[in-house]
Amino acid sequence: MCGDKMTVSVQTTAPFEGQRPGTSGLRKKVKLFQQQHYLENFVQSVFDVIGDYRGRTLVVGGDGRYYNREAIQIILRMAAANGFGKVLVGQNGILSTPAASCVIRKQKAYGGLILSASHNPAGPDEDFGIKYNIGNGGPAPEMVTEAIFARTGTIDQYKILAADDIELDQIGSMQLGDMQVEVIDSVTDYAELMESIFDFDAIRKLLADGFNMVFDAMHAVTGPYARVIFEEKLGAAAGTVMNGIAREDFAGGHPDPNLTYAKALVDVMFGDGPGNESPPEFGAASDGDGDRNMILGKRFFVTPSDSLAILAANAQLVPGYSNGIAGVARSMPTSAAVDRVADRLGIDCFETPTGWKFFGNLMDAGKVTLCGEESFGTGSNHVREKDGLWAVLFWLNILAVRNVSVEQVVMEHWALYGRNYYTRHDYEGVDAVKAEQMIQHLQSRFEKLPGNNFGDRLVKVCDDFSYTDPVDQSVSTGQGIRIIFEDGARIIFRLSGTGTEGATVRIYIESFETDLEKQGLDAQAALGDLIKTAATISRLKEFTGRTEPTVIT
Ligand code: VG1
Ligand code: CO
Repeated sequence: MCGDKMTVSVQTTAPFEGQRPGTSGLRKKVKLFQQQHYLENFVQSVFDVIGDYRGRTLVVGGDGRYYNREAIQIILRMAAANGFGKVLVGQNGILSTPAASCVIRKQKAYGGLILSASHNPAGPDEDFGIKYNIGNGGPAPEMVTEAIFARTGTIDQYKILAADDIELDQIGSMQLGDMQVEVIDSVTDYAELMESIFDFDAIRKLLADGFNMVFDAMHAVTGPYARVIFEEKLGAAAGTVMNGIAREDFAGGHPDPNLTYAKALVDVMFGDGPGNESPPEFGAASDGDGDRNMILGKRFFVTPSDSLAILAANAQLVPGYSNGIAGVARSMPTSAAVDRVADRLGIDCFETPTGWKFFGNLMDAGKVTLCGEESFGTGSNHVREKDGLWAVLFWLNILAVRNVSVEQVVMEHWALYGRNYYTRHDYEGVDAVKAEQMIQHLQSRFEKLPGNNFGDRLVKVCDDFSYTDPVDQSVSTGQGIRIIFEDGARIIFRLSGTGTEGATVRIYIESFETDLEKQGLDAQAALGDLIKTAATISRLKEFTGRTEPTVIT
């Protein structure tokens, strides 16, 4: 068909179901995306509402999961038919989520389409996903995602160029209709940005002096990035990156960097593997699309909420933040550990709903430098996505300067600021109707709970979290049920917006303690009473039939 390129307007016979994109765009089963017109309808709906991009650049790339290549070919032909001037696409279709954000910003693109279902399993029977990021490099704000959603309900045709597939394996430039396609190295721009922020010399020296680390790419997108950054640029030993080849099906795994799913790494770091009596000093993992991180020391787990607080408290040790940070932000369910750091530093701390899109406005307005979520996401204004490898490099930079262990860094932090004991319990695959009923039951108790005691704790506030964006005054309601106790302890209930099967109930539990001896080290034990209270107040067992969570973090 080459040489005979024409734009075709396709009538979409199968009406799109008008799927509302969740916290991270549209995530569905691959089989659904493969249905005729499904992906096309979503992409056209995006193009129809994002404004005047004619002649401008679009960035396209994904985490390399099953259907990535096919989806990119469709997007390229549609972008050409819809009048984009140029598309920048990662080699082999690969761009981690933070790398895509980096490229959008660096190349001043109009926006980007990122193909990923993050940590959700991949393969023909698993998940695929797509989201639109705006010119600042961040996920589209709710105003835009709502417009996309509305458009998907009315769309009846899309434009696509009749053309052959584009070669994505070789770096270089080619024409597709009137549009230019440039295949770029997936790692270069991102690696350069990391070198401009962190003290690579100090980290190189740390590693050369025998500091042992291991990074688990979980067979997903960070493999190629981590090999270049840790092994080539920083001189870490070959093999430092484990599971470093990105596979279409993530080798059948679930690339979610937490204590349950990153078991291979946890075994190495807790010395449980055979012949591994002396674990490395430092271990880390990232998720399917490279935006999450888990940080481990020798036989030691750092909660993401503590990690955010510690990065903020130590930011001045990193060249990129040596002039100080403007402010911090955390999602509502994230522990208040970072609030205490902000207090001491005399900077603002913002509390936003779950999902990275809420941080973008704050960063664009210069109000916030670092931000994070309890769900293993931390980041800064260097891009507009959370960034797994960035967090790992931040920790390495701190360790290189302070020359102490991960555990010592955390212990010293708690000694100075007190400790926010924290855990999240996930109940996956719950009946969606039952989960919704449980939330309604909780809502019916908003008036009744305050003033009541549970154990020796008095309920102060019980409500649904709503957020008014301090920059554009937009309001987001229904962002999670909060039970706040007089002593600062909290229980939060939320339904996940990223799952693709049934409902996932998330219960977040937190208490604050300055006397570290009193509660001991183990968070589950320290939070035992609150965990029971959460089950009682929500009538968890009655609604979900569950007594034990699927995942504890
Ligand atoms: C989850 C996390 C949330 C995160 C989102 C996207 O959402 O809780 O903090 O922003 O995933 O992360 P939910 O609605 O399932 O709780 V990623 O790494 O999947 O882009
Ligand atoms: Co992710």
